[in-house]
Amino acid sequence: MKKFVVVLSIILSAAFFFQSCLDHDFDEPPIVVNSIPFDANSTVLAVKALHQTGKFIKIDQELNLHAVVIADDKSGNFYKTLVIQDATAGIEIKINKTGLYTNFPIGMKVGLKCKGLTISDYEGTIQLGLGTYLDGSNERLSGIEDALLSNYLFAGPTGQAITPIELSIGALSKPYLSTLIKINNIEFSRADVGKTYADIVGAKTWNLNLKDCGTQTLLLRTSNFASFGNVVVPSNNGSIVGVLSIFRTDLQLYIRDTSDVQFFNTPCGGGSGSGTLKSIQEIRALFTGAKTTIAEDYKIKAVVISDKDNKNINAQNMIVQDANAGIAVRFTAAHSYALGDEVEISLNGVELSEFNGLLQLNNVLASKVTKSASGKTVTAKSITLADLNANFEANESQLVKLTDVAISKSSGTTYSGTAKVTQGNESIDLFTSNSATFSGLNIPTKNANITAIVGQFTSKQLLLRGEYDVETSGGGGGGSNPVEAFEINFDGLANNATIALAGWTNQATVGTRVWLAKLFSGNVYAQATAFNDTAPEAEMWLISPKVNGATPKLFSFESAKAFWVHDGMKVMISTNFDGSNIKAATWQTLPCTIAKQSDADNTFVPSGSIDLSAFSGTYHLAFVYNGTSASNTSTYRVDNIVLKNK
Ligand SMILES: [Ca+2]
Ligand SMILES: [Ca+2]
Repeated sequence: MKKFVVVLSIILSAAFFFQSCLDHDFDEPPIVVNSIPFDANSTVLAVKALHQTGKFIKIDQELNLHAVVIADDKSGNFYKTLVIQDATAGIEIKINKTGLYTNFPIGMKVGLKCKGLTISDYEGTIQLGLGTYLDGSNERLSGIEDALLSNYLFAGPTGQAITPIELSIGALSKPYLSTLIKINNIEFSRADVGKTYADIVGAKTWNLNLKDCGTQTLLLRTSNFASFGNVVVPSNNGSIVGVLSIFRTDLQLYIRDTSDVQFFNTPCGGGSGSGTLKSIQEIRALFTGAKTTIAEDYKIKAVVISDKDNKNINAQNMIVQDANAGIAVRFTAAHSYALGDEVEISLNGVELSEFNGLLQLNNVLASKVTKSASGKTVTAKSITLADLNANFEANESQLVKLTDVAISKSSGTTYSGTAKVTQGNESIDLFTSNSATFSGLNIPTKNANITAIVGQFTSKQLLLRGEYDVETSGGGGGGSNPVEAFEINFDGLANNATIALAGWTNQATVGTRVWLAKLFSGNVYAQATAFNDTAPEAEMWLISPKVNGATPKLFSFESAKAFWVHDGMKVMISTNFDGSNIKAATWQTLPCTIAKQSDADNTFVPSGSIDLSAFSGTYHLAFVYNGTSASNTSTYRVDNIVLKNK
């Protein structure tokens, strides 16, 4: 390694302008500026392109990089690892040496000669090392030995810090792995406030959850060897800088030290303590027909009567009700408020306007809302349809109950779309979004009692929150009727949530694992795996609602696999499943295409159109995963499940 020593002329000129610093500067040793003794002829991105998942590729081309160190081992959160980044990408370098930061600190430009190095990955994170070693029977990437390091890694000038790329959690994706990213308006999940960065007591690396003010979350992983591992995480909101990493399918952020966490602002939903409490009725009365902005420091306190989980409402909208009135709230982004949450909303600066006749608090920032309780119930007001139609505006955005109504549709038999609710001579539309979890269920064939939110989309309408809002007596209700169609894309479900769709069964028959919703690059899908399972064996079933086969059906879905070690998923059908006892039913495997070893990891493969016309009675369809924690740990994903009439 060539080095030369330069007393920077900058010091002289700086000293000229800053006399008071002069003595100090000349007391310091001369600054050592390293120069990299070769030019770059390649990029990190080009080197990463040589990687093949699970393989150990020896680089035989003369590929020379210039890149900047974005993470070193100074705080101990990175161990025997440097992460470097150039204008194209970032990559980890494994080095069998500690104290790397003394020679290759963050912000140093380094040269890397890649010829002879080995490129592989650790559970999804691409790494450079030198050769391999055996860990039991598993081949692993070796770090570059200290004695050989000077053949490959060359120190350059310091002070070359990389500006992190600013991204939202939802925008994080694989091209940003091992690069420095910055996320604004983020905080620790409220459940993690008060915890330390690492698990000092258990002496192990652990994950905390970061969240934005909407529904997006990101794991922050910290080693118990990090010098800041025992620091309690801040409760405020702000920006975080870190290196993006991945473990299998979970994106994770690693900070270099706590200066990467700048959380000094009021947390999401905080800070609405002041203001004059007003009733929703008083706020509604402020609307005089034209869009207005509330200039006063008012607030309302109300209970959420909409059910985001069943998705018969846009993810940015919620409906709240207090003692005498209700109102729609339109957020600037998807919100996290569940049915029964009690919220306080600060109204200063909030727009009050109508959207297709529906009065709403519009463009509400998440920071305007504070949750004060959960699990509150609002009793639906019993009303006749004649009274509702006659006093529609006064009842808008409230929960009402109508008894002994008929529900009918001019075409189709499921809730999806617009049905008509009739009571005597009166009628009103019943609207159900095709993304609602119950949209594929059949409307009841006999009169029902219904609870609904009074809505408006130019014309008057009612909105169900879920199938639970429809009561029929003596059978024949919406829930027990076999379905004609469904279309499930899982989008909108929270990352890592247990899949719970109306009419669907998600159950373990061996072990305890069930199908989980997983979010990656903005897409949500169902995932099953036995990897890291605490039980030795896993069998989990995701079973559709009962299907009416009288009209012949076509079935399709997409599947993907990752970390393949075994074929772990089957798609099955049963004509005698009773809705609860999986093992008592007879199941047969449906022939279809499922992601297999030769398919690319994490790439969804279409099943093909599966003709179910041979089944003319009722039946259930099931996605069945089998695995063991010791060896059969493949991960399977399912998305875009479609059942339709042939
Ligand atoms: Ca209205
Ligand atoms: Ca999806």
